Order: sequence, then structure tokens, then C-alpha cells
Amino acid sequence: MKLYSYWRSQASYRVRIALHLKDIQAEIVTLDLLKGDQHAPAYRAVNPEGVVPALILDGRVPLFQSLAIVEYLDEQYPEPRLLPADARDRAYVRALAQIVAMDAHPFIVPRVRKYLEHELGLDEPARTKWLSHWLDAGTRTLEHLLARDARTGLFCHRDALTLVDICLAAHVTSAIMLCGFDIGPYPAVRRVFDRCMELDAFTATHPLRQPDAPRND
Ligand SMILES: N[C@@H](CCC(=O)N[C@@H](CS)C(=O)NCC(=O)O)C(=O)O
Repeated sequence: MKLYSYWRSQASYRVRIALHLKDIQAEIVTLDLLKGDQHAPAYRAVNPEGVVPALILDGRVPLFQSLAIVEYLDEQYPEPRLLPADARDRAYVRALAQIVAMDAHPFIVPRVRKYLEHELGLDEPARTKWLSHWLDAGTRTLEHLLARDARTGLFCHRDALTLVDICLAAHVTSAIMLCGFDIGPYPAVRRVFDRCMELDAFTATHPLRQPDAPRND
């Protein structure tokens, strides 16, 4: 199995966490999104959208879109399960996951940041303001939902880790790395994030532990 990834990519981090939770070994192939490796014809042949992650399983058509990949892994490798057994609970977990992955994350990806800079001429402070705004919007919504729902437990949905915790942790990690985001005002989100970060699956696959992460030496 081969995972195309970029160290700081929130979507790649989601898949790395799921692979680790399910004890699946995958070769990590890194692309430099800031240099434009995602646009190289060889990678476009893997994922015509020109984004990571993409997962190659067996030489057949690759899998792409992180939530689709995580759900595929969950179906093929059921333990530990990442979606609840009850249909209504599954819908809730998917809904929270999608608030992060589909409503907040698209605003902060490199191609959008590049467009703001080169096409709209926004300077760095304005771009950081943009990032903070959308990262905050996603976090605030999650906080509201977690605070009001009786199903909130040690994790977002009761006491077992699910897809939404993966999305929450990757989102908060991006927010901290991209704009020093303070999750202090969001106690429910912070509690789940801290709990996730006690687990190997989240720390061993952390962006800063990736082979393409910047080195401090
Ligand atoms: N919804 C997609 C998002 C994929 C995506 O936008 N990935 C970013 C990195 S997190 C990327 O590769 N961006 C390349 C670019 O913006 O040029 C998923 O969840 O897989």
C-alpha cells in the first residue's frame, strides 16, 4: 500500500491516523505542495484533482478523498471501528466530520491561499486573517455541537474514538501550525483534542514527525 502525502496536509493526516489505528503499514510518498509537485503529470495520473491524499492499494485505480479513504479502510479493516453501529449515530458522526472536512478545510488549502495571494493580491496579514476566520468558524461550530449533545463523552461521540475525532484533531493541529490558533476558548474541542494527542496513532503520524517536515537542525 502506498500513501501520497504532504507533511502539513490536514487531509493526509486524517488518513495516516486511520492507517495507524488499524495497524496497516503503508509506504509514504511525499509531495511538496508548495513547490507544485501535485501538478506534475505523473501525479495527475494518480489523482487528476491534483491534491493529496491518494492511496494506492493494488495497482488498480487509486483511492482519493480522505473521508472516502478512511471509510474504505473502516469497511475493509473493521477493528477498531471508526463509525458507530447505529445509523442515526453514524449520521451524527459523519455530519460533525464533514463540518470540518467539507465546510472549514476547503478555505485553507494551498490552492486557495495561492489564489488569495496571486490573483487577489492579499498580503500575508490579510491571508492569515482569512485562515483564522475559517478555522475559527469550524471550531466554534464543533464546540457548540459538542457542548449541547448528550452523546459527547471522552471523545466526540461517547467514549470511543470515531471518524470525527480524527477530523477534529487534524483540524486543530492545522489551526495551531498555520496561525497559532488558541483553542482555549473552546473547552469541549480542547478536551477531545488533548485526549487524542495522548494516543500513539495521533502522535506517531503527526505532521512534524513526517519525513518531509522541516527539520530543526
Ligand atoms: N477534500 C479533500 C481535500 C484534499 C486537499 O485539498 N488536500 C490538500 C492538502 S490538505 C492539497 O493537496 N492541496 C493541494 C493544493 O491546494 O494545491 C480530502 O479530504 O482529501
